[in-house]
Amino acid sequence: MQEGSVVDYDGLIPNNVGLKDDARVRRALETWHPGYIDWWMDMGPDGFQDALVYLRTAVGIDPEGWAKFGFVRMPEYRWGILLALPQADRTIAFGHHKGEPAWQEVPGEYRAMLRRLLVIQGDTEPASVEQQRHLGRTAPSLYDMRNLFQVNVEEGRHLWAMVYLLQKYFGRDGREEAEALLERRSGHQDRPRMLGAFNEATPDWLSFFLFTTFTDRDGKMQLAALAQSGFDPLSRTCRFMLTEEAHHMFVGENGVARVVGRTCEAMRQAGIDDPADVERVRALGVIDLPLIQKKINLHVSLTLDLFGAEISTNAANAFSAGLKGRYREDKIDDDHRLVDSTYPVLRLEDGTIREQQVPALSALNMRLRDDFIADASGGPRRWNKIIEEAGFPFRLGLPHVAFNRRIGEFAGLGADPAGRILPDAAFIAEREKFLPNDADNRFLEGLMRPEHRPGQCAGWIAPPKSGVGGKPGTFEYVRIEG
Ligand code: BYC
Ligand code: FE
Ligand code: FE
Repeated sequence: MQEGSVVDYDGLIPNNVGLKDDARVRRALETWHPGYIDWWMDMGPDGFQDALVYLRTAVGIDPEGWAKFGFVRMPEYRWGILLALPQADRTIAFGHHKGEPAWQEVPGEYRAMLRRLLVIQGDTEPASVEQQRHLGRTAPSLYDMRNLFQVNVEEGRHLWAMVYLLQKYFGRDGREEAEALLERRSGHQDRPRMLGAFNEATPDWLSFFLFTTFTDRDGKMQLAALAQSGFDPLSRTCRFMLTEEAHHMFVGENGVARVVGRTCEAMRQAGIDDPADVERVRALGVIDLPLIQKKINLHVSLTLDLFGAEISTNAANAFSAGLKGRYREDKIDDDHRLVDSTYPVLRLEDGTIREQQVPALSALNMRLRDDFIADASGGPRRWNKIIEEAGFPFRLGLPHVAFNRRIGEFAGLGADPAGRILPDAAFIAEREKFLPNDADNRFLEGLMRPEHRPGQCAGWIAPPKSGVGGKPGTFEYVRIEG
């Protein structure tokens, strides 16, 4: 068996990076550990820290599994440092250093740029746990509660992943950044998390499912770009993180599918033909399709902001330096330097949205965003099949990239979800049709009654078709009393 393919669970910190022979980094991580646990107790799942949760723990790094399921109290979860196995003779796949051996140490000239990328990536992970910390209390089933907590502990592990890189490769300032990652708080007035979407609330379970469908998918795209990195330890870390990310997106997409399915079923039973008959649908205790669309509009637009500005010198520099590649860089057939090529970008010109060719290097955020949209459109496609089979003339879709943006080319523009630019007054008047309004949010809040009995499921969502970890959907996935 190849070295590193089995995780060492003997010490305080499970790992496959030989921590037992690396006293300096082990001490740094062990010093950081109590602060992490304090953070988890303060900001992790509220009200369920003593519950026994049926969780998956990685015991090997093989993508085929190597996972162990068992009941764990979350504060006792074994958060570990897990890197994908090295690829022999790996070379840098893009940028100025294309073809050179991948770096095993941080190149001095790129230290600051790399540290910034690690810190931004690391900051999002605990932020999402903070955003989701109240959701256990309103879980629609124990199956869903368990999935939430699984996502949460893995996001906690993703923080460990970045903290390991900071502490191993960045010395003193890495340690300081690792501390700061425990100090910022999602939505905090003075110490907010770094990126916009991670300071928004995740108030209800539809938000959770859309967040994991779309915002975790930004995680997938960014991690995929960082997995191409010429800095090999980052590449290996991200490759392992991506195997966990797939599950987060499954939880989201499947969750939304169950919501859509339940709504369609209830409408048919009640003989409602018009999905826009919102009042009658809501009276059934299910979420109307137009509201699901509004929530999609919200979560997708917040997530699009995470790709940064369409035209970005930061992105160009990170690429040329060999630190952050494109999505599936190693599968793209071009020169991987992009010095002379162009890329089409949507821009605002004289009040209209037009495509413009710009230097490809400066358009890398845009390109990753395009890849994201292609990837994310699978969600609505799948949900629409359910609606179509139920016979309703309604389709869900992703909003136009110009809608509801705060970052980049379309920031502050009054465009509707179809991408039409409206006069200010018209946009303000129509806004309630595009995004959840107060009444919508109150309705959702009222629906979010917990269903914590084993095998039961709240009325606004279909029960899961199958369970997880070899257990049926009706299994008691969380023993709340511990
Ligand atoms: N909010 O040149 P630009 C995940 C700033 S999600 C606030 O376009 P760049 C997860 C920007 O920092 C994946 N500020 O920026 C999901 C810059 O500021 P400075 C997270 C923003 O660097 C769910 C300025 O605007 N990982 O893992 O090209 C659950 C100029 O912008 C925002 C990463 O993002 C914003 N939305 O692009 C759990 C990967 N956008 O430096 C986890 C690492 C931009 O001028 N990060 N700004 O002061 C990056 O690659 C890049 O930093 C970004 C931004 C893509 C985020
Ligand atoms: Fe993550
Ligand atoms: Fe995730």
